[in-house]
Amino acid sequence: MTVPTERTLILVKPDGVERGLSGEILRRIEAKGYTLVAVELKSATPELLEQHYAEHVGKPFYQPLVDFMLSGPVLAIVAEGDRVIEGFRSLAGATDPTTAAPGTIRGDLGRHWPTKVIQNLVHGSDSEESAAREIAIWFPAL
Ligand code: IDP
Ligand code: MG
Repeated sequence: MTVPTERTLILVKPDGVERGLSGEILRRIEAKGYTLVAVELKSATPELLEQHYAEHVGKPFYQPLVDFMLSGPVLAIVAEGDRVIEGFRSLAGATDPTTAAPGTIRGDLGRHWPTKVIQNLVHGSDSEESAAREIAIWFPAL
């Protein structure tokens, strides 16, 4: 019996889209061997972000995070592959781009900016439960 392969929700955040890094980030996902299931440029809304970032509502960086995510379009991606949730988190690197390991998206392409929110180019689901929830938020048709 084949084990169903895993899916994750990836976002190229507004800083990544604005800097023209969407292609480079897609390239890294594909080069790793993951399959692109859906790719769409979207504009977030406060309601959608409240669902997406439910775990962060009420934290000091929540409103700056929402404002940042509304500052421009995001590229929403569903990628598929064995252990892709963990694998993309590994490709993305640590949350803080200054200390994210070289070789990762955040480590190679990100840096600190003097803003209230950490701008770090990408989002990736952190568990199977989050992935299912986030895919339903961004791609209800899937
Ligand atoms: P992750 O994106 O690496 O999973 P989370 O802790 O889930 O990190 O935080 C979500 C996003 O909120 C981060 O990617 C970053 O953009 C922002 N963020 C997280 N922690 C802070 C903080 O302490 N100050 C400002 N922004 C933060
Ligand atoms: Mg997270």
